[in-house]
Amino acid sequence: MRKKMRSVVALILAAACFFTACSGGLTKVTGTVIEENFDGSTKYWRENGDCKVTVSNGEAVISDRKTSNAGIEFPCDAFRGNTINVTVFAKSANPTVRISLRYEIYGNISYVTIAETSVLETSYLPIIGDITIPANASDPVVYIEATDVMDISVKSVKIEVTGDYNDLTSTPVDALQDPSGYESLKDLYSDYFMVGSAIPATVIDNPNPEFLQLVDVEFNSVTPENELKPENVLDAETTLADPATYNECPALDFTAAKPILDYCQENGLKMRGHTLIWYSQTPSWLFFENYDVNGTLASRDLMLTRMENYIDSVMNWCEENYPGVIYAWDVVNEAAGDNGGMRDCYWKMTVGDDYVEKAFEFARLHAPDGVQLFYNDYNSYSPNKQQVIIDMLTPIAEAGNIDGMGMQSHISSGLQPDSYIEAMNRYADELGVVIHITELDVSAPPSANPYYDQGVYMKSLFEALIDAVDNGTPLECVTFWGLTDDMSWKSSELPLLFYGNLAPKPAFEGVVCAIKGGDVTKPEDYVEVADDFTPISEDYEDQEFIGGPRYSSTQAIVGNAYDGDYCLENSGGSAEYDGYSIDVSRFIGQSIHFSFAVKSNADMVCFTADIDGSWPHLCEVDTSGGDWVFYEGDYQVPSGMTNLSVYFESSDTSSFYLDDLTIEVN
Ligand code: 9MR
Repeated sequence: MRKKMRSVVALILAAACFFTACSGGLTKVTGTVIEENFDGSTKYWRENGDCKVTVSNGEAVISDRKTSNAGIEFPCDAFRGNTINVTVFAKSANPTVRISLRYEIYGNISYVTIAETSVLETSYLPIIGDITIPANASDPVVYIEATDVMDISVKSVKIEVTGDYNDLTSTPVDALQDPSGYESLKDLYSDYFMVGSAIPATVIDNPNPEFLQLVDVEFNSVTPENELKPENVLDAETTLADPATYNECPALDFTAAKPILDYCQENGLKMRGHTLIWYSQTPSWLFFENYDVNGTLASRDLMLTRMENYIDSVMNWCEENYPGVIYAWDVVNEAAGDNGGMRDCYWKMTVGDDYVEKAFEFARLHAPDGVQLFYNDYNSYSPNKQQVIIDMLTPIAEAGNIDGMGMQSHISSGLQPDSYIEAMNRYADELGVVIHITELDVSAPPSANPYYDQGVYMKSLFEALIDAVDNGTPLECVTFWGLTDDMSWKSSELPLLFYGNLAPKPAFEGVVCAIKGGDVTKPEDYVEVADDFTPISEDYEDQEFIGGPRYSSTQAIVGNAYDGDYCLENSGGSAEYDGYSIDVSRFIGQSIHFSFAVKSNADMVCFTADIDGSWPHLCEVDTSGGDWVFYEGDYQVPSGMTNLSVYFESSDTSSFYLDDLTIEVN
């Protein structure tokens, strides 16, 4: 009854918000597009947070921004349950301007990034992105924010429904489910690893008890999704008001983190502290002399002092106030670059390349007894990035200053469980550390049965994790990055175990089946997908071609063929791997035979599979002679994924030519 009352209240509130939006000076949204040109003919926006907005000459200037999210927002109630495309033209001295979506769902507030761009201070650049607004969201708004507090100018904003419009303006939301009878993952996996979840602050004070009941049933480890990040812990107001006093030790404020720490302490839950030193979500004033962003960058010595004080104070404030709650800290997050080497950031600019080493040295020196120290990163299973991480962490491990590797694991079902486990073992063997999967979410595949296929993949993934632990992999915790799809930072990819109303998804069943046995239930509306092994056969004589560019290359039909009149030319790539890509999803799990003729000025042309996080060469063809080379071979296409492309790439950015391509099952 109480629940029913609440949803009625929620509906009335949502309706009231919508009415206020329409009557509070805002132009009513009709149709499927919002177009704001700041010329006075419409006003679809309102202020968001502490800032000043001045509109003139078709431009809105947002100044006096006190927080990084302060700016303008556009109510999008009419678009819930729809995918929207958002285009904003902005300029700013902030390094990055972002368009984000905020909405409330079952009492939780969600914030999701739609797109972000490195903008310019002097001329306008577009920021463009798509997002799906959950059907059960109330009061969704698109807002413009930045990574820092400098002014933002905006000219022209367009928010448009893509595809057929789904009008849910008078459809009620689905009822919340009671999770008390669900299978308990923490109990099922108690002999293997802890099972955790990242939870945002809004879950703690959610008026619906079901959310915390779900946490209680399923998890024995909790990560605050945002509340212990430097941005939320550093007290900007106090520090900036008196920079001399706080010069070596910025003031801290744990208001955001206290509710979740209280909850864990009261309920005997262990917490992963996330995160101390990070290039992102750390205000730039921290890195300047007198904390003045218009001044000079602080010296290495000063930044080392600030770093040590920050690490010491945060870890020890938590331990003193919540003894024993935090059992592991992500000391450094995401220091490895995506293209080799270390990521450029303020920490590296001020302290130097050894900032990660120093952070771990300070952390070890000040960590409360028994607290484990982790390095945490994404794509950490990808061979190139793994090498960068291992090189970076080796001296730290040798000094005894690190205990664990956090593999974030924002993955898709293309990631082969075997290569994932191999990467885990490599960290464990080469660095002598334990492993935590710290941020697991698995995007649902774009298949005919996304939820079911995701469930089948989850089962295979967790079976592989169980096998790995049985074989000695020191995997000690698996944390999911969020509770429900609707609350996920990438909600449109449906990556978690529970639907927005807490009903378990096939993904949850997959995790349960992996340890209990049994198969994921095929849904009643399962779409049968017929096996289609139609061979690929391209001689290009019809002057057409299947497939297309991988990144920035271009394909064209040209003469001087290997056979007949025409062949395909790949040119214009700015990297070797900018090649010619073909979808071969229909051959997943099959043994295939392929053949083709190839010619290039590059020394080598590779035929490569595009698997998430690994790129195995099906073959490498020596093209250094400059003439056509005919090649044929076989390949066992791995199973367990739903989409797969293969591509041709050359060993430098020279053009290459392809003819008489065939791919067929053996
Ligand atoms: O899920 C988090 C999201 O709510 C925040 O807006 C975002 C920026 O702080 O961070 C997200 O969490 C990130 C995590 O801290 C580090 N790894 C990547 C995660 C997803 O972006």
